[in-house]
Amino acid sequence: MKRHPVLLVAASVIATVIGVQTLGCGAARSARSIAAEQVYVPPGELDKYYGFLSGGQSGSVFVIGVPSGRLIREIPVFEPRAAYGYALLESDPRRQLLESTGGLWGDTHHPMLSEKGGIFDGRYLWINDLANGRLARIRLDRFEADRIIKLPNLQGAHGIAVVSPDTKYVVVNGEFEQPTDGMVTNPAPYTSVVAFVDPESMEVKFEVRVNGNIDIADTSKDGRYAFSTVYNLEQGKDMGSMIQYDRDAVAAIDIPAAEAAVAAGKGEVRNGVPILDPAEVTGILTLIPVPKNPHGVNATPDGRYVIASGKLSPTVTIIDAHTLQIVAEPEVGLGPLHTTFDNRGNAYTSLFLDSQVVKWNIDKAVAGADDYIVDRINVHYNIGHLQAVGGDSMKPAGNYLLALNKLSKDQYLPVGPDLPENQEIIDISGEKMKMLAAFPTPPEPHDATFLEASVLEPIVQQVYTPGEDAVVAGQESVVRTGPGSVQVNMTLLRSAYTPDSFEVREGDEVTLKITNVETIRDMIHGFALPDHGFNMALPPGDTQVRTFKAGKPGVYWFYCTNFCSALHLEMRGRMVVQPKDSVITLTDWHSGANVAGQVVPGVPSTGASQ
Ligand code: RUQ
Ligand code: CUA
Ligand code: CA
Repeated sequence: MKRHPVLLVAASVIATVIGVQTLGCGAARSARSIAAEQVYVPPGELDKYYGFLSGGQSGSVFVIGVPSGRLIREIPVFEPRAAYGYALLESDPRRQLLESTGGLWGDTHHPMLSEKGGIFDGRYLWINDLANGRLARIRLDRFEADRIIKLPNLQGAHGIAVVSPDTKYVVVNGEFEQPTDGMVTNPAPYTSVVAFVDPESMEVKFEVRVNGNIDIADTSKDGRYAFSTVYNLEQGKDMGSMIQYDRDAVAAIDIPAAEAAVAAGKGEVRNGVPILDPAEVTGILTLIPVPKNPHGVNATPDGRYVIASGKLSPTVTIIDAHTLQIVAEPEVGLGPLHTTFDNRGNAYTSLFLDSQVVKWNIDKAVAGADDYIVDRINVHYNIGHLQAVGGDSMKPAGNYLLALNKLSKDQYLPVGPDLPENQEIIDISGEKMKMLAAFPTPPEPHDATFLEASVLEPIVQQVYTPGEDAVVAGQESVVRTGPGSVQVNMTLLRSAYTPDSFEVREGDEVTLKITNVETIRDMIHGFALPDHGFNMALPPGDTQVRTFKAGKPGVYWFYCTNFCSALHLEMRGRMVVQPKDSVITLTDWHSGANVAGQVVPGVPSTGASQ
């Protein structure tokens, strides 16, 4: 059937004109709802990705779902957290670890996932503490920090990276230079070190000295080089002298060459770690001159290039990751800080001063084409890091990008003179970037990385398997272990403490060992003891031990802090503290019978419990 062409044209003109009417407001609304739909995860459905955000000066890691941006968890790392019963008491081993490595506070910047074959395998997440020169490892089967180390010979642990493709080391950069001789009496020049940490043992295997300082880190995808930006090649000690040179550097450490030097016994051992000095061990360090006070350094997913962001220069420097030659230095905008990638050959660079993300094509920029800039999108405001899903692996997803903005200004209801930080989720699946959603956070996520939820599905534990040290149901006890000490072995089960009361004397050292004998996921119980400075939170199967001094005489109701059943409020019990010199009887909490048999022999009878 044939139609008259003029009629067809006329019909489409009419349709367009009518369309405009509805398009007026309809199009705007539909753009909104399309964006909303892309990040909307209905109740009962799960996000496709985990997002791990550094908690910055909160000392923790925030876990969000992507694309929804919903906050799922905060993993305490360098700061005590009462809600999770984390590191509150002196007798908590995690507190001892924090205190012995640098204190009860940290400044986390860069979450890095373990890799296998260049892909995130879901075993570990590392996070740095810039303030106190530490590195922590989080086990992703438990979402718990399991190792924290102090990095010797280094201050300002800033940039970190795992050595691709199989996580041979975790690289940590010392941003703040130290006298080379480690002394302050006769200060030698200040330099920095890059530390190479074994991912399993968390031992520092060796360090490499870099003249200047070192900031952000990444590694080549083949594991050959550890790259770091150096913004203080001047070795200045004040800001004016740190911004003198037009070019600072990207430092490329040849990892196999450094390993060979360590194996050959080279390097001065300080604080148990060999430090290789490139002045003495040639061939381990190449300084690639890049403009000016560079910041981020990011390897492209295909392993061909590494890209340094200019910060004080409007350019990025594209370096061949094999020859270490600069292949291009395209302009991208003002204040370039970090770069991430999609799966279609594009790079996305954050522009702090322009408050933009700029999308540019890597091959075109290398070829010197004029049209390498693909798109720009405004962000709100002053973006620091940005990360695309998988952009820091060898398999970017090319769908979502998170902009981590330092200032939110007018984006949220004001909460006094200090406003929240702002994260924005951007759709990067098309030619043009699309702003989808934003969410605020407490201070202050610096960087993020994403993990496909399916990777963790077989890894995350549902309940803990009670260890040999666990308290077994039916074998709970209260034992006077000495004239001034009592051990309480307790179990938790909905919704009761067993025993639900015990007696001690003022000043007694009380050791409390608690096992949550629940076998169902999420059946967590808490143990809060008024006026004794701690709370515990025990996931099912978990056992924890705390020792504390019993306070002033009185009745202290311990109670459950995690809502666990309709009888949650009734889940409480008493610690009765008797005066110092009182004679107390340890009675069985069920029958009221004297359980003198549990008294440890040799305890003086005067004033001791029977
Ligand atoms: S730094 S805004 Cu600590 Cu990651 Cu670049
Ligand atoms: Cu146990 Cu609430
Ligand atoms: Ca400089």
